[in-house]
Amino acid sequence: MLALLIDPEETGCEDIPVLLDFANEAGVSFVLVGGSLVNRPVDRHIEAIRNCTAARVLLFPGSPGQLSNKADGLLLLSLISGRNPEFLIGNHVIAAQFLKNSSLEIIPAGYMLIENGAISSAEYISNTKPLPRDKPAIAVSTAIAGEMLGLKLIYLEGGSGAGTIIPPGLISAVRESISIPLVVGGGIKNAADLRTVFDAGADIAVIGNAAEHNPGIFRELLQELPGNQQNRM
Ligand code: 1GP
Repeated sequence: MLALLIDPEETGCEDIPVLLDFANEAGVSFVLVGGSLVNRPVDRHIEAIRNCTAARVLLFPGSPGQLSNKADGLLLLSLISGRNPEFLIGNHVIAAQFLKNSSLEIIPAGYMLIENGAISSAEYISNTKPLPRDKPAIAVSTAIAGEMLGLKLIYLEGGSGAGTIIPPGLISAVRESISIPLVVGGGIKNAADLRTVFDAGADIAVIGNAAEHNPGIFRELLQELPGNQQNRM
């Protein structure tokens, strides 16, 4: 399945209709909304997205200030690649009562930053180290621990705008070690990247920057991957 990430700091509400037109055509299943530097509720963006798509809208919050009860659900991210307690439990406590009183579907997710050769926004803002990209065994152990803790999916994050995708060997090693869904994002720019990520075992691939800069990428992906992504839905 495909997910589109919309960062409200990067994409204005006025840009959403065109972006969603292309995403709908490609059969995008989820729209994730959030970003590292967003410090306000994202209601207006969610309303604009809802007007343009039937895809499920999930919050992907960089901080509790971004929460909105207008979405369908929320990835309750535990940054299990890091050792910063704020991103493991602190922000969750701050958000807990709002979430309990909302109608959002809460999806506990193990969020794992993978080193990509540059410092990602998520790495810098969370003040955590990413996992080494050439040591899949550490990623595997981290993902297994996340599943044992009861998390419902694992999100391998190469960093928004990463120069290269996460190594396929690391993706497949993690895929083989867990039974919960695997989400992969960061640096997917074309059909070859997408094919690599799916072939390695991702259940959901997330595209953000490439779509922001060129919404037509979804049409290109469909043309270059006939039937591929649709067959997986
Ligand atoms: C970032 O994984 C997402 O959180 C998407 O990354 O913006 O590089 O597509 P890109």
